Amino acid sequence: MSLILYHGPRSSASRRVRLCLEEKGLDWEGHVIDLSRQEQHSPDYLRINPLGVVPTLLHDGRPLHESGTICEYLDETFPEPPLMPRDPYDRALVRNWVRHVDGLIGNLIRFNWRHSIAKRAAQLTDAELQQAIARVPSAERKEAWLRAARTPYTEEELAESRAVLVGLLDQMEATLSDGWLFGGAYSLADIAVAPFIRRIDEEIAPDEMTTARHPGVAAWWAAVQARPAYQRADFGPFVMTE
Ligand SMILES: N[C@@H](CCC(=O)N[C@@H](CS)C(=O)NCC(=O)O)C(=O)O
Repeated sequence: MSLILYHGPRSSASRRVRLCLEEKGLDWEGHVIDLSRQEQHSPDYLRINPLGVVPTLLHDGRPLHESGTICEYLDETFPEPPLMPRDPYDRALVRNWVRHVDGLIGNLIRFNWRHSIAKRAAQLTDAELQQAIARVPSAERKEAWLRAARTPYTEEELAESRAVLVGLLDQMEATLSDGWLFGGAYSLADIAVAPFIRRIDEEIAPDEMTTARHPGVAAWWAAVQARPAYQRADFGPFVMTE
């Protein structure tokens, strides 16, 4: 049996899958895709991930993309320890939560790409940038690459995204029961949001992660970080001094 993960060390979607693999105690091999060098848009990589993003999991040679889908697949294929509730209604709630968090990725990108893709994209000439953008499969990401290269997000846009992400903390605060998001046990819902919370805590809104502001989330985050799988999944600092 072989599990190969094509991933980015700092990518939130990749961190989700690493967390899931480590919770399951699986042996996996990692291949780092350098996003700012556009390795995710190379013809070889697009063959296994037509969206041109990380992560992609290869299980016995069969590729799978979308971090939420990959985590569910891992949970079904390697059932121990279970990371989905037993009750179908609770399972549906977890899926909707993952979908909801997926929809917020654009807000994270506004902060993250300033430290990663924007650094290299800004150095491209207009002709090089055009070539780079032509290789990006989706219109939404073409726009993000263009913004990263030429028009950094304004303070107003960052504040808008920060407010959306703080709203996520409010939703979590209202949802948490028995310490976890759904079904009273650690699940794929907790895994899906953990990389977002890492970034909120690290840079985006650390003042909102206090016991005074969001007591349930603060306790939840301490419990996630205390899990051995979290340490192994390596959520290192996003902001790096190169
Ligand atoms: N919905 C996808 C999102 C994947 C995604 O956006 N990955 C980012 C890193 S977190 C990426 O590859 N960005 C590079 C790019 O868009 O060029 C998933 O969950 O797998």
